[in-house]
Order: sequence, then C-alpha cells, then structure tokens
Amino acid sequence: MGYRVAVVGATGNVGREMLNILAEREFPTTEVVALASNRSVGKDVQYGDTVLKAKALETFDFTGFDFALFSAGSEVSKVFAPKAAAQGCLVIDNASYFRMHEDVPLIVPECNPDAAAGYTRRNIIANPNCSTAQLVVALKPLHDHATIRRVVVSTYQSTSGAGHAAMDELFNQTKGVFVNDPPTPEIFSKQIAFNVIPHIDVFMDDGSTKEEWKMVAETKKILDRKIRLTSTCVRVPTFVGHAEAVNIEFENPISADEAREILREAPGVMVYDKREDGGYITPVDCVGEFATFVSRIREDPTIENGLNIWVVSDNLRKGAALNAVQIAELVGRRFLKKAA
Ligand code: 11C
Repeated sequence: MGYRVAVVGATGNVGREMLNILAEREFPTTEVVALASNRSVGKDVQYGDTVLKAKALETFDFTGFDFALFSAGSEVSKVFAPKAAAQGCLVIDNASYFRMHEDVPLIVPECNPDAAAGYTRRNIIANPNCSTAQLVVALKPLHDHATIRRVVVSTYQSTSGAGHAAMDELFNQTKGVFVNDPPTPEIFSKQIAFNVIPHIDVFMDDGSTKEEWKMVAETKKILDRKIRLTSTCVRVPTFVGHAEAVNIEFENPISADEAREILREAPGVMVYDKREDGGYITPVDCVGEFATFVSRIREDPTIENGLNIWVVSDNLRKGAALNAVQIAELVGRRFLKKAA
C-alpha cells in the first residue's frame, strides 16, 4: 500500500528534486504524477528509474490523490492549491502565498511537527522559504536550551534559488567574462558572475527586501514570536547551497562547547567544526545532502550570551523539496496512515 502523489511544477528545479527525494527516501507510493504548466506538458522527468511525462495541471483532477507537492510559484498555488485541497488532496505548498495565513500551518518537521495537525482547516500545509528552513533547524535546539533573544543573519544564497534560468545566467556570464563579453543581466538586477548582489525578491517600504522580511516573519511563526531577527540577504555566484553567517544573543548562558554538543544531537543537523584549514562546510560540500550543516561555532565576546555559527544546506533539498517530503512523511505517520 502507498499514497497517490502529484508533484506540481515537476519540471522545475525544486519539482525535480521532489521526485528524486520521494524515490530516494522510498516514500510509499502507488502512483506518482508529474504536473506542469501547459508550456512544459510532455517534458520527461525522472522518478527513480521511471521516466514520467509531465501532464497539464490546468485540467488535472486531484480526486483520490493523497498528497500534492506544489512548487510552481505563488500565482499557481493561489489558484490551484485550494482546488486540489477542495478535491480532498492534502497540499504541501512550497510557494510563499499561504505561509503567513493564520489557518495554514508553516512546518519544519524538526522544529514544529505538532502544528501540522492544523492542516485540517484548509487541507494545506506551507513549506518555508529555503533560507528560513535551514536557519530554524539550527536555531531550534539552541533556543530550547538557552532561549534566543535576537538573531543577526547574513545570507550567501545560490543562484538556483531563483530558478534554472538564473543558474544559466551565472554560467553564461562567467563564460562571457573570459572573452570580455559578459551578457547583460536579465534575471538578476546586476552582473552575478564574479560579483555579489545584496538584493533578493522585491523591495519593501522600509528598505528591506521581501526575502529578508520572510526570514523574520517565518522564523517567528515556526519557532517563537518573541525572537527578534534582522537579516541581510545576498545572492552570490554559486549554483546550489545557501550559506548563512548567524549571530545569536541568548537570554541564558551557553558556551560554544555546549552549543556544539546540543547541535550534534539535534535532528537534521550535522556539526562539522574542526577549527583548522578546511574544517568547515561550504555550499559546494552540501549539494545533494539532506543535512543542515553547522560549522564555525564560537562565542561572541562583544555581547552577553552571544554565539556565532555558520549554517549551510542544499537550498533545493532542506530548503524546499526535502522539507516538503518530510512533511508528507510526518502527516502520513500521524494522520493519513496507510497499511504497509
Ligand atoms: C531565493 N529563497 O533563494 C529564494 C527562493 O519564498 O520560496 C525561494 C523563494 C520562496 O531566491
């Protein structure tokens, strides 16, 4: 026995990873359907050893399906997630549209699994933004131990977060620089090759970007509304893997050694912190991995109860597809059990 699963946005960066991860984790399925916009219908996508042809989302009937994993952008989710949910299919949505809706749980299974029970209100569960997901996995066990008061985070986000065309832009600009002819920026607002850009998503009235706002709002919803967080989100010329330099101020004392031991035991976390050349994880090292890696754990002597950590994870996996599949596993285990 298994579940009937639809993957919406199956031809995109995250949709493909959703299919990979369903297969890798042997998520029990009796049927998997790849859905896409009309322009991508008929494209081949891989699910384990099987090649699926993408079908049209627009005309698809979700009746009888247990899970729909959506990663096709907010406009698609806004229209089609409620439709799938009304047809009795539980939607796990990677877009930002429903994340802050009071009646939609925003879930990272390592952090707030109990909140998933709220799925019954809309039949929709939201998946957080990639930069939030890896951050809260690392913060949660430290918060439980010493209560976080304030977080200052700077991100180093890969181009895959902006989609496949953005990765192509990095590749083509990089080649172009060598022949003295870098193509004009299209997806990014400035040259991304050999550069860094302090701008992800649209600007807000207060001068922050929406990516920065999401990190604040989503961390509060998932972990604790009392946590104060400020972030600067930066696009860097890497393909996959987001990195974050995180400064944390706690209510209670916590040493670097204590933090290292707590993080070693924490679900979803891998500590790699050797205090020597190369003794830390970089984005290139984390590609294809499930874990959120924590390195460079050290005390911040400029504040009381302060720590600095370096957090790296595959943004297409823990930041998106893996978290969505973990939510399906959680709901399957707790609420939609199927006999083995
Ligand atoms: C990026 N974090 O790296 C974004 C991508 O709200 O799900 C994911 C945006 C979101 O560009």
